[in-house]
Amino acid sequence: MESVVRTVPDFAEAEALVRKGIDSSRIVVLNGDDENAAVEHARAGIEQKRGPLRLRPYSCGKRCLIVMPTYNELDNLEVIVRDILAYLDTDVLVVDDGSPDGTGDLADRMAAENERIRVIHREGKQGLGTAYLAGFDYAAKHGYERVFEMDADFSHPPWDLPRLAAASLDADLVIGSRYVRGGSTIGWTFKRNMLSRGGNLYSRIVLGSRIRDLTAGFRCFAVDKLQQLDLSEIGASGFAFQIEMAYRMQRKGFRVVEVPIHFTDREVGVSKMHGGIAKEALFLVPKLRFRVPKG
Ligand SMILES: Nc1nc2c(ncn2[C@@H]2O[C@H](COP(=O)(O)OP(=O)(O)OP(=O)(O)O)[C@@H](O)[C@H]2O)c(=O)[nH]1
Ligand SMILES: [Mg+2]
Repeated sequence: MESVVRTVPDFAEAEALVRKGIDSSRIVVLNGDDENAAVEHARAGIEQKRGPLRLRPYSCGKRCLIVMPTYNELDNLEVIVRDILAYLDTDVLVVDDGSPDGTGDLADRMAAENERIRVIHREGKQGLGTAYLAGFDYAAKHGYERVFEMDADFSHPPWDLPRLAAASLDADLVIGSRYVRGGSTIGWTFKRNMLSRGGNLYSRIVLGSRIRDLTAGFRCFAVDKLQQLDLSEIGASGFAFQIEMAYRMQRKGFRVVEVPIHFTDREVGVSKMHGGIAKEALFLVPKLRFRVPKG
């Protein structure tokens, strides 16, 4: 396996490389660590296909919570949470909707062993949007300063979490973006690609937004800013939820930044994508344009 790595002193330099097309899974951000030890450790991580592991999790100085909605992610949950905690100094909140495969029980066992892991159980599949809202509410009530959205299926590289966290020191919403320079999607069918790109183009035009990846589900919000939105008005569940959240942040005048990521299609588990999710977005987007006030 290719394990040539580039070493940079800080996240600003890492972002410059990623924008030039260097894969973030081959960049070692020292952030004060010893170079030889950091590179050796990163290489070992790459060889295990776990990305450039850090000597210690990156701390951005803010209290962080990753909200991870799960529905039938039994084969992914343990590994993804292990990697999250290896990359970022954060807590993890699993929001499980009574997964028939027992993901919720596994989450409970993990939480019993590690105090950084928390679980919310909800009855029946209620959709991604309300799962995130439950997570945002938890973050606000428990004094977190940054709250992340992330899928459990390894589509969102855990080694990019420190990049999002670092960027969030200078932004109110950081989007892990597939559609800015240096970003991409890997493994999608032509149809899925067109649906995503088409949905984004449509939303950008209708909303007059500069954001390139409005539907991305890999994000970091500043909790104090999130609390200034009226989340009780949000009804969308699928991609439309992501579009609505990004648009509401932007309309409030908050700073939205996109950092490029490589999004990889799930390898393990079952997709929950269906046509209804796209239809929801189609009808909701024009409504948002009129419904969401500026400021
Ligand atoms: N709690 C909860 N989690 C969900 C629900 N639907 C999906 N998820 C989780 O949300 C994340 C994203 O869902 P995915 O099925 O990966 O959706 P997707 O990325 O659009 O589609 P694929 O990756 O192609 O399967 C995963 O962690 C899922 O387990 C739900 O109704 N409730
Ligand atoms: Mg997925």
